[in-house]
Amino acid sequence: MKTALITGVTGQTGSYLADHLLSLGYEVHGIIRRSSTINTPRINHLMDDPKVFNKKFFTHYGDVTDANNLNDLVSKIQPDEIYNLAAQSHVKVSFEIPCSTANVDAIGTLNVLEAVRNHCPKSRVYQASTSEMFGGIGYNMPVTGYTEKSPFHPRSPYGCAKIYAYWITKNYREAYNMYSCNGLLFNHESPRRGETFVTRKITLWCGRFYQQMKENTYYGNFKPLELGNLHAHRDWGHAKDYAKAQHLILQQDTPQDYVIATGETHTIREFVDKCFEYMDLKLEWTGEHENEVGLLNGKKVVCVNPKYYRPSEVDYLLGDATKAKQELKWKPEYSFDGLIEDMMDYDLARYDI
Ligand code: NAP
Ligand code: F7E
Repeated sequence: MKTALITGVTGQTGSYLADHLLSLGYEVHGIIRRSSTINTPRINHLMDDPKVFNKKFFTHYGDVTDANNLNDLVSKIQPDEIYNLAAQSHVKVSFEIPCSTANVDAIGTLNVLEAVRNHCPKSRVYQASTSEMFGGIGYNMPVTGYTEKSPFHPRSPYGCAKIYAYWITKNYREAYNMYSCNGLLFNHESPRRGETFVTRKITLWCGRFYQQMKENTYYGNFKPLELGNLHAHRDWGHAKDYAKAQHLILQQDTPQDYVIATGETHTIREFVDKCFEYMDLKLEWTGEHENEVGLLNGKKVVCVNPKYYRPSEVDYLLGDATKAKQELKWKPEYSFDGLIEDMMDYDLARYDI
């Protein structure tokens, strides 16, 4: 039986990864942060099940910025595999707190690698790298999408911190012969997605809106959905599929880096349209830039609020996961429509009374 340690286990993807590894028979240890409010809703189903909790799933207080804590945990647990998913992962927020983002996302990764080098150098390490490192600007964009060979041009403090983490992971592989790999994952979403990321913000709003429609309340009074840049493109997949890829990356004969993406890209506005279509509603769009609005029977239900714009934006993301498909035999189960269905079903049911 293999043992895995997950940093960021309370997050969206860490929680799916814990589910997946437990289903494969792993003993799973997760690091959770002390917090004044409960931060374990995504793993409560594992903690509440005495069978799983007692036998296979263990949580430990910790923080990736605390090197002593990591050394202590890694030396005691002696994991076969470590998945470093802990991060301040919100791109817009990284402009407000660039130093703590760098401490967690960059130095936190170094702390994980050092703990492994010191206490279990044969363990395999997965680093949660990101499409944000590519930057999505026209000049370096391959038509068929970014690959493992594409150059980086980060557009946020988050992207910059993740580039340090990417290179230090690669450097420990080259310098110390460690099995440390990067998964360069494009956006992945789910019903467990944080509520301030754009997809979840939209599906949650739709859940509340749909309830009001069903109650025949006059929806013209409903607070419109306020968004930022409606025309950015994202390559969105399902977090469940991406957690499986993270596991596969650590099962190869030689450590390597892999792009994980769907190969399809859509705008934020298309995502909104699809969610409305899921409710059997059709939006009409009018206006431009800050004045662009989505109308339903002439009433404004979606609008732009520039406060959600970023100081520098990643305009266009499209990934090419050919290497992962060929070498890992990774194949996503969810289509774009399937992802929307899963998120909408969850959030429509959430407000159903
Ligand atoms: P998420 O939902 O924001 O989860 C982040 C996790 O990191 C949470 O468990 C959080 O704990 C934990 N964390 C934050 N700071 C920490 C610290 N100092 N020490 C220990 N844990 C800390 O993010 P996600 O969507 O699951 O993404 C997982 C990883 O993949 C992140 O590294 C992210 O940057 C990266 N990534 C995500 C995507 C994507 O589209 N989702 C794409 C590429 C890469 P709390 O619950 O206590 O806040
Ligand atoms: O924004 C635009 C926004 O915050 C997506 C993280 O998991 O994926 C994620 O980063 C797009 C951007 O995700 C709103 O300007 C419009 O163009 O959902 P997001 P992200 O920035 O792509 C990458 C791969 C990661 O690694 C990150 O950890 O949507 N947008 N209106 C908006 N975004 C937000 N959040 N809120 C809006 O109202």
